[in-house]
Amino acid sequence: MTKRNVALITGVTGQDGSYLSEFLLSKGYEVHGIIRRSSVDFRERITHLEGKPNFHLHYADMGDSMSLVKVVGKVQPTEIYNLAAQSHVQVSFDSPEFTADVDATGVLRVLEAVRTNHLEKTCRIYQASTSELYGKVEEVPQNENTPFHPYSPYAVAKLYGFWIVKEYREAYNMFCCSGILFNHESERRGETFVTRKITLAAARIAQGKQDCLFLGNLDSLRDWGYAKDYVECMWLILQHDKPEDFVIATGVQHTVREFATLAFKHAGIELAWEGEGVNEKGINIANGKTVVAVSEDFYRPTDVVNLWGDPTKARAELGWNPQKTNFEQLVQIMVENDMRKVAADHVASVTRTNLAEYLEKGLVK
Ligand code: NAP
Ligand code: G4F
Repeated sequence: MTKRNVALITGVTGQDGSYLSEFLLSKGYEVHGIIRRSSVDFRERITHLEGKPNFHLHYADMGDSMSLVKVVGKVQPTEIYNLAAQSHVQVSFDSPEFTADVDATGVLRVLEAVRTNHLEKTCRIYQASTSELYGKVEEVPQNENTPFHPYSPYAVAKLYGFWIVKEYREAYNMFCCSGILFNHESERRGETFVTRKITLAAARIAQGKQDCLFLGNLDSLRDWGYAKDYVECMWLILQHDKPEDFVIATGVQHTVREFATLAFKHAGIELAWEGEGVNEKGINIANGKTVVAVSEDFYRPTDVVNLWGDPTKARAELGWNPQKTNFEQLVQIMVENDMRKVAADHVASVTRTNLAEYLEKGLVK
């Protein structure tokens, strides 16, 4: 008998959920996604998948265990990818309790939904863990043995998720594992994460639709990869012969300043940097205008500043290629997409409005 491949994805409307759905559909999976009820439907990333015969959506919420138990019971998945989260680090300082409920207790609810439906032996579970666990880093680069030191309410909640997955693996012999993913970006990245904020602003400034981009810590270092490459790894982790946790990263790090310099270059603007700290500015060399400035509004109470992953284990044991899309290609993909998007004026309302005005009103972090 052929193996039945039925995947249930929480967070299907997010960046990773949309790419993972496409990936699993291409592998012949029956894909089920969980969406939460809302007065408006925001499913831009998966609209193109709706109506496909193997793609199904169900209402549930990470804060509501009964809804999760019901969906898991109905779908009878062979694999669950738990991607749903309040995923913005800055937002976790403003909404720490909500973040803990979704990102920590939510993981427990998924695990218990599997046990309640007696699927422990047949359903494998992937947990979307994060390099933010390393936080105030204790070594560079970071691998599977590096000690954790979470440094935001988001990271503390995700640390619970990591440990409860490990606990259920050992206590109940479940095939559940965490992918410790470093930052991964794409043309579908949420617009308030720093990379997408930069590529959208560079496109808008290049096309005369915005004057200046305001950023926080320009020195922060990240190991940025391409989301489309990373979802393959989530699947590989669940196909492995034993349940284990893996670091997924490119092994290369860059500063926020370097990302901005390259993004503006792809948008046709050469930047020169002047000043330091909050007085630092990115100047458009061609006309002397300040196009990037620092605003303390984007500083975090505690910031993670030195993320650099070591993907040796994923390369060796999963056969995954961490450099399929490199940093330069990633920035180019994102800028070219946003140049087209801005030209067609299909950018979401917040970015279409003057960002400085929103900043003033404290509406966007
Ligand atoms: P994302 O774009 O912010 O997507 C988050 C998803 O979670 C959305 O589909 C969202 O639904 C859903 N969600 C939030 N609260 C929910 C709730 N109460 N009930 C049900 N669904 C809820 O995040 P992403 O970048 O794709 O990341 C996917 C996962 O990987 C997250 O767990 C994130 O923390 C983790 N991660 C991401 C990165 C990265 O660099 N991208 C790195 C490491 C780990 P709505 O559309 O309704 O808001
Ligand atoms: O793009 P960011 O908001 O991503 P961050 O905080 O690294 O979190 C993302 O990656 C994690 C994996 O490490 C995920 F777990 C998490 O869900 C999320 O996807 O910020 C990156 C860096 C930070 O150091 C921040 O302080 O950029 C710095 N930064 C500087 N200016 C800014 C800004 N970040 C944002 N969002 N906006 C700014 O204006």
